Amino acid sequence: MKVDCISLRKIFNSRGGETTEATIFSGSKIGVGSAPSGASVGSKEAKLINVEKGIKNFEFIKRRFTGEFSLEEFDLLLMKNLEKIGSNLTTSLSFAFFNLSKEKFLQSVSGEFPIPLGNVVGGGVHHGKTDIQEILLLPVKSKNIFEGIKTNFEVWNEIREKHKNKYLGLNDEGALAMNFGNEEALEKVLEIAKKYKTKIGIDLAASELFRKGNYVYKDKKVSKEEQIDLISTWIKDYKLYFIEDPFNENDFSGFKELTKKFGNKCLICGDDIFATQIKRLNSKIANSVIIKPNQVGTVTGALKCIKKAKELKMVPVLSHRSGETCDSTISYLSLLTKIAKFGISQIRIAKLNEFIRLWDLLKIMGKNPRMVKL
Ligand code: 2PG
Ligand code: MG
Repeated sequence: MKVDCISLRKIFNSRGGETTEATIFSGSKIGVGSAPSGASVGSKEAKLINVEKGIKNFEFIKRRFTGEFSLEEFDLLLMKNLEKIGSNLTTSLSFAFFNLSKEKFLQSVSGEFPIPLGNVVGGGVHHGKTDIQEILLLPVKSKNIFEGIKTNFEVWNEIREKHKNKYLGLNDEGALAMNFGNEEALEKVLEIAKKYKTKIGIDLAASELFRKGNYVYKDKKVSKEEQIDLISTWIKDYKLYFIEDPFNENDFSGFKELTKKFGNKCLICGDDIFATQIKRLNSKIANSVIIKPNQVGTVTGALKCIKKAKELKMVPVLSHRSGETCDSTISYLSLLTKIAKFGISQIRIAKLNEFIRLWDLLKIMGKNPRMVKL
């Protein structure tokens, strides 16, 4: 793909924070991309720098980015300049470049759609009462992507209706902030999810709870060993099928023990611990991995990580960030994964509706769209 010209600007994300958007012009084609941002950010993620500084620094090297490139070559050049321009800009530019030929990408996919992992009740650093950052829904029985998204909304609506007096508002990812403690929230979600034949899960984002060797909850402080027991109890009592970041980002042995114990029936998923870095993937630590393009800085980095995860027989989960834009590049990328974690309401709709569009498009292309079997 030939890059004729690039233009950059500052735009806003869903939290009102500033982020970057890139436009790449290639003949008559235009590719646009913008970067999301996390609240629970792992220390192993690609380097972020001040947005304005990144844009300024790019001006000096801009000329190197014109000419003929493959996506891999373009992304490699971006990563060589990561220190100067930051992962916010590398992600925006990489998304924009990918979007120049996203139709071509569609020709390469199998037509399997990932299950939409919806965030129904939230807390932690995404705001809400629970220490658990996200209580998640996995509508594994859905026959198509529309039905999957609809099921998530049905559960989300029913919880809000049934527990009106406990409803506090929507949080950063459009999940319900409810006046529930952790166990109470899990119990209420399970009760309604069962009705819709939906599996449930959590993202504990435990690095955010970790202080001086202990996990600090609103109502208790637990040691690492007690944390393993607590998560094991939650898995059994609330039939959790998906457990993301149950331990802090450096607790390899905690992850390992839990995967040994429950890996044959649940997905133990690593987010901060792997940070979408191919070198960090390890199937003994977890049997599932979160893929966030901005954690690694480029689409190529994310694609490589998905490929490696599949080789290791780990379940890849393409994920948004809690601070999002309307960019829907990850709707495309997630067609290579088994689960798509895109939140639920408000701005998240941009990516979810793109999924519905892609279902139709793939049907027209003769790809026989169908849901992944987990
Ligand atoms: C996570 C993400 C997305 P954040 O922890 O998995 O839900 O949150 O973007 O804040 O890291
Ligand atoms: Mg996470």
